[in-house]
Amino acid sequence: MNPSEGSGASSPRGEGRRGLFLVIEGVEGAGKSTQVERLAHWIDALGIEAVRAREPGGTAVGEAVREILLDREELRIGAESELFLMLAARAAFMREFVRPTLQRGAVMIADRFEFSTFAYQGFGRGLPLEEVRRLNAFATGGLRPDLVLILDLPAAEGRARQRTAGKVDDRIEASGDGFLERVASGYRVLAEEDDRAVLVDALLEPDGVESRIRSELALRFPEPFGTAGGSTTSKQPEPPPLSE
Ligand code: Z5A
Repeated sequence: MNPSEGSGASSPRGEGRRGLFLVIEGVEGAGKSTQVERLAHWIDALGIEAVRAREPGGTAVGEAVREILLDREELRIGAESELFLMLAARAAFMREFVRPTLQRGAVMIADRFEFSTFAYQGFGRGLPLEEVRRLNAFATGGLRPDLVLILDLPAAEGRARQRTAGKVDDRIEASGDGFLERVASGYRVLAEEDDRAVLVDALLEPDGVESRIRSELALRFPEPFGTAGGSTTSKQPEPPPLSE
């Protein structure tokens, strides 16, 4: 079965969807950017177009919003404003990246998406989760990912990795350890209640995380990934096209 058929058909603004929508999530420093790059290279090597983009960002609106959200401490942005800024970026992300990519049958790989909003603005900031979901659904038109791979890592470990890499805290990262722990445990709750989400042990070495991600894709989407193998070192056979 085409993995996108079910979710695309249920949304007026997801109609005509043929590709596959994958999201990598997790706390800061969990290894999302690392795995997005690896996954995109693997899928490219299989002869399938893979488009990658980060959230917030990717689009001109998204990058402008990102600068306000992460760097403009002096604006004293409240939780509700933070939510609406994230969703403004998301609406542009859907329009410019996700829908066109899925409509031409390619794979969209997002570095963060709606689970970040549920985890950070819902669990982290304490905004009512149902309201956050409702507003998010307006921004996305109800179009949901086919699979959310949550890189599961204690918040403190992610921060330690970032410090080792020399990264300075942005406005959201500076919200305190309690906030970041609520985000990390929020991701686990979200994974439990959504069968499109899976936790991946991010304490593994990057190769181990990558293998786990490939195995999950092979299991969930035998076409085109089932024949491609889960190892990060084996030579991959050519897969069939994603969809017609
Ligand atoms: N945010 C929000 O609040 N609401 C929303 O709806 C959305 C976002 C969409 C975006 O920041 C901020 O916006 C984020 C959430 C909020 N704020 N916080 N926190 P971002 O895009 O810059 O996100 P980030 O999480 O801070 O990204 P990052 O710092 O680039 O981390 P990462 O992509 O997960 O990790 P990485 O860059 O791949 O790796 C980090 C380091 O660890 C690096 O040195 C790697 O070499 C190393 N690494 C990677 N994998 C491993 C493994 N497996 N073992 C050991 N070391 C590793």
